[in-house]
Amino acid sequence: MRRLSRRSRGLTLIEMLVTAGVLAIVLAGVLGALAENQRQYVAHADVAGVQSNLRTAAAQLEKALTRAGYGIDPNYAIEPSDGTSTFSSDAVAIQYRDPAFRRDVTAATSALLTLSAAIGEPLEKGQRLLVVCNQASDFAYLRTSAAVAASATTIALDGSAAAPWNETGRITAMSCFNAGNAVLTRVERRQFFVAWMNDPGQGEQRAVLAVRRGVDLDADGTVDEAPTATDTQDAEVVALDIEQLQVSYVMNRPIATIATNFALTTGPDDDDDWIFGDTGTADAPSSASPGWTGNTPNPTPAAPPLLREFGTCNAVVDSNAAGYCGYGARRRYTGHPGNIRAVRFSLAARSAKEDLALNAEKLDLVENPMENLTATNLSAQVSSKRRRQLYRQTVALKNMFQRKMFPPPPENFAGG
Ligand SMILES: [Ca+2]
Ligand SMILES: [Ca+2]
Ligand SMILES: [Ca+2]
Ligand SMILES: [Ca+2]
Repeated sequence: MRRLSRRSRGLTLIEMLVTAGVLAIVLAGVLGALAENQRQYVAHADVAGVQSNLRTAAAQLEKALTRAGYGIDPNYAIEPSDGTSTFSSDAVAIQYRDPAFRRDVTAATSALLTLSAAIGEPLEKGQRLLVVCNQASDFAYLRTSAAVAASATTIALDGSAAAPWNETGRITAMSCFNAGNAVLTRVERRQFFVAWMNDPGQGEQRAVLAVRRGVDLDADGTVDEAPTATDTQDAEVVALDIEQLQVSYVMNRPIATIATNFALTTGPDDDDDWIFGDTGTADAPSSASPGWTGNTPNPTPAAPPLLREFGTCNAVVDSNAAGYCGYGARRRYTGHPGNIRAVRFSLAARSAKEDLALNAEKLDLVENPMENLTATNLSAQVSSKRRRQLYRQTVALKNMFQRKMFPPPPENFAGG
């Protein structure tokens, strides 16, 4: 009788257990590698999303800042607003003339502009306008009092708009607006800010960079409504998952001799570096800081003469006097928004979803401070484990050097 060979008897229990154990170890290794792969994929996708949102937000801010003040009085180019609490973002409103919009005005009263043809594109209620007449010998800042259809040939004006957009009286006072050669232009406003919106798919609110154009976008009759957690109202979302915007303002700084002449040895800001909003609270642009009271210039310019310039100085020869406005005037070295020469902005973006595998990842705001924000890390604002990145950029405002109004070029203008 032949003995069964050891091999043909099958596996012993011990052998099976060892085999199963080895298999389990191999499988665990493979699954672990797969999970790590998946984690890295998610991380890369998160980072790509964060960077994409940062790029979108920064591009919109840079575009508006590059145009800031174009074709309007530099006093109205920038309206700063500093956040006040630990985590609150800043806001900045940027205004400029639309270089591509020009319509001919055939008649004008304090209540109504009449155009030579249909306007061709609709305007919302509250839209800012600028009418320039007779080679820019005069001009008036205005706002629409109602929505304007693309087919309309008239525009109703809002005589009770906040200054300076209420110059309807100027239209009847100055005959040039009715001489048949006045031109209508459109002034764009972009107020950037961070809004927190409810997101039904998530446990937390979603932070977005939003913009308000100063118009009645949702056509409910009320102009420039701020968004709520559930309704964007008159705001538009510019970029998702931007949780912080901080802005500082680089002011026109005197050279040493001018500083001595005008006794400007200290800056208009708290830490005397001529940059508003970079440190502290007293350094921030606010009504507490002279010159940062919205559109009210400091020092206040005299009433405009018949032929207006940006600032009036014709009769004043003393460069130290408040009324003088030449290039060497003392008033060009104050905290007034007309003296902003560059705007620096910082954006913080976070990944769209939580990643529970993350250790509590922090943006170290002690190492990389965001202007005068007092928070030390943004993840302390919410409990979520998200990836975060910062972006910082400085944009010089070239249009702040305009000293005179200029008419928009005629439509058949041949350049080159
Ligand atoms: Ca700030
Ligand atoms: Ca509205
Ligand atoms: Ca509304
Ligand atoms: Ca400063």
